[in-house]
Amino acid sequence: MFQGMLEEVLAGLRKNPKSIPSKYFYNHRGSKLFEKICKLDEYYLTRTELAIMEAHVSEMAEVVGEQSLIIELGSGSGEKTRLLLSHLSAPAAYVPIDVSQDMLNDLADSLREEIRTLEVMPVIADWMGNFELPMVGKSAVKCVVYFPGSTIGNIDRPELVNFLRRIRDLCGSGGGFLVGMDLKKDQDILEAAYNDSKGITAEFNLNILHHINKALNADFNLDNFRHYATYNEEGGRIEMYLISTCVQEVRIGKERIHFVTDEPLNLREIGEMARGFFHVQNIWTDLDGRFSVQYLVAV
Ligand code: AVJ
Repeated sequence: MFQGMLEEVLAGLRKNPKSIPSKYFYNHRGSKLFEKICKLDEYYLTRTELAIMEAHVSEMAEVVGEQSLIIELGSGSGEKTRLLLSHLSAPAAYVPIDVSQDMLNDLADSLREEIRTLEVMPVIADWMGNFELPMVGKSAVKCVVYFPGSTIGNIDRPELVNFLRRIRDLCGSGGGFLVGMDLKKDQDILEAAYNDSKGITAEFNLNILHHINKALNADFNLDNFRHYATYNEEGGRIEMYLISTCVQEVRIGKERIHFVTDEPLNLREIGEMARGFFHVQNIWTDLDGRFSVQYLVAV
């Protein structure tokens, strides 16, 4: 599915503590489960971000400016994107970047139909890696990278600095970065969002093992891992783990990975954003201060 998936998964599993890159959540079933998560009562992130967008989209469109080239990292189901794009003044083009061709095609088809004047140029790529921008028909005044969903919180700190440098270089001086970010808040609210009562998040997280089993011919036994999410107060982030419930050995390709009881597998980290390549120009939040959408200008 991805180039180098085996190497990347093994590299993470050889580490101590073990980890798996979060992009491997999103196989077909993973994407469907994530859509279900977005509709959960406990998962305040999606609806809160959408409400912030709805309340402030005109102002956002203004700071994004006329004839901007919009690049989106990940394509999602596109509700927030639709809202933004439909308020922009003469966007040069919209370039969604995603690993899933199916998701990109669906989004591109429906957007072209809804906003007839919009040039949609999807790019199939992992946005954490290198990708080439397509040639765009109309000339752009500036480039704005849109990154909703608080996915930025999943990028580990050492990688985050490189990521921000790449985004700054991509949009160029004066370009923009419109990003959704979760905010620090009450521990119970955060933990509930990742420990929902219907168990969808647990299913979603365990699905990553299922995906690895299928894609890499591995033999993870899903019954031998349990989902655990906890708020790291000091780091200000949610951490998610799959915890090995027994001593076990898992085979991936030719390699065997050993797990002890209660050994966690770190799946994700929410971090505050490192600053230095951008200055923060606008911050929009909901009234409860749960979530934010921020516009950063590349320096
Ligand atoms: C898509 C990365 C923003 O971390 O909130 C939700 C993924 N995983 N519940 C998040 C997720 C489990 C989600 N992001």
